[in-house]
Amino acid sequence: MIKKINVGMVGYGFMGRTHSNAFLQAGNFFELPFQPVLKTVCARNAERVKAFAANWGYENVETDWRRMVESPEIDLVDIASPNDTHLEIAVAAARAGKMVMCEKPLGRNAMESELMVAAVEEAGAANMVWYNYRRVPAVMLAKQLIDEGRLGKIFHYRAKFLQDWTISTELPQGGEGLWRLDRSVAGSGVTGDLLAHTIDTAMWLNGGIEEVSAMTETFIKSRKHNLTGQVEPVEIDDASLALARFRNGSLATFEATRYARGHKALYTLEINGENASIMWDLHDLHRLQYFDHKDEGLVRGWKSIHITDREHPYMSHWWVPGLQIGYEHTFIHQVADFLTAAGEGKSASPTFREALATEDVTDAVLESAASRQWVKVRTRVDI
Ligand code: SOE
Repeated sequence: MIKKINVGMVGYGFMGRTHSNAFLQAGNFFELPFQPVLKTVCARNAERVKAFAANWGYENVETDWRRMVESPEIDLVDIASPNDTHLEIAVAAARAGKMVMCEKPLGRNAMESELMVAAVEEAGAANMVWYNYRRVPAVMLAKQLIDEGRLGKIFHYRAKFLQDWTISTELPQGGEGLWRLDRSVAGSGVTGDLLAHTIDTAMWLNGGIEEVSAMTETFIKSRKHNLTGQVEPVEIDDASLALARFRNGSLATFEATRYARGHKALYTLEINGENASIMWDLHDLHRLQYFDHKDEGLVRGWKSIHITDREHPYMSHWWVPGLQIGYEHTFIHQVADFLTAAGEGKSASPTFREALATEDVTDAVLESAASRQWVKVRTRVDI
């Protein structure tokens, strides 16, 4: 009989929902070594956590994460709470002998992430960070095409993550739902929240980043803080733009903002190689645009590949060719890959160590923006 593993999740926001849904569905679509059981969900607000547990079918609720992490009933701790809680919970979970999954960014900065890497590695705990966009089948196909050498030498990498939800000056900062605007909780603004996604995908597809030159801006300088009721300075970056050089010589531009009116979550990437180019767009996530210069001149042009065939990554687990999948499936794939790796005693990518490499880059971006200088990225992870 398939072994059950008990999941203890901290947090019940947007990510708590995506993760819970993924744990529930993964075993129905993938053959896994473990069946995840939604054992306990933990959050500070007892009423709301009870309602969340009832909705998703968690067996127990808890308001003290330490009790949940120490419980012998829990095998896997999943951290979906605000960024300032990640370090303490992950270290405690690893020391308690649990597997650990953590929402991105891993820590509020590389210094915190380093401690988390040390904790899971010392404990030998299976670990993974939820950089979910790697597991969009079209993005996975891009990886396959690059690894097969179809693009040849890569010259350019271009990525953007655009949103518009903080433009109003009336929007407060801090507290539930708005902690992403409070630097003491989030660590940074769009650099850690959105640019980090583009960096994670970029290094996975095209290798390590050597140096960056960046600028950031805080367009709205003060906002009412939900926890104090006072108007306080805004310390996060509202927009973040970086030029970067990869170790393999290719050049990149990265942009993240919450001030791109009309864009809700437009993550796009484009890669230009010697032989071929690739474009992908989160609003059309089941398509990969592909141009191959080797095609016969008469019919050469951009192809829009509909990623629904059985031979496309992950798609043999879903419906029938022609029928597409969506955002929530990226989290289901992540659970499936994590449990498959855990079954072999391994971690799944991006591991805590790989996510630390992303934070080495986002820290360098913030440092470059502050100093107005090019900054070399610390390279302690072999990507
Ligand atoms: C922020 O609005 C956010 O929810 C990020 O925190 C997620 O990582 C991103 O995928 C969507 O936008």
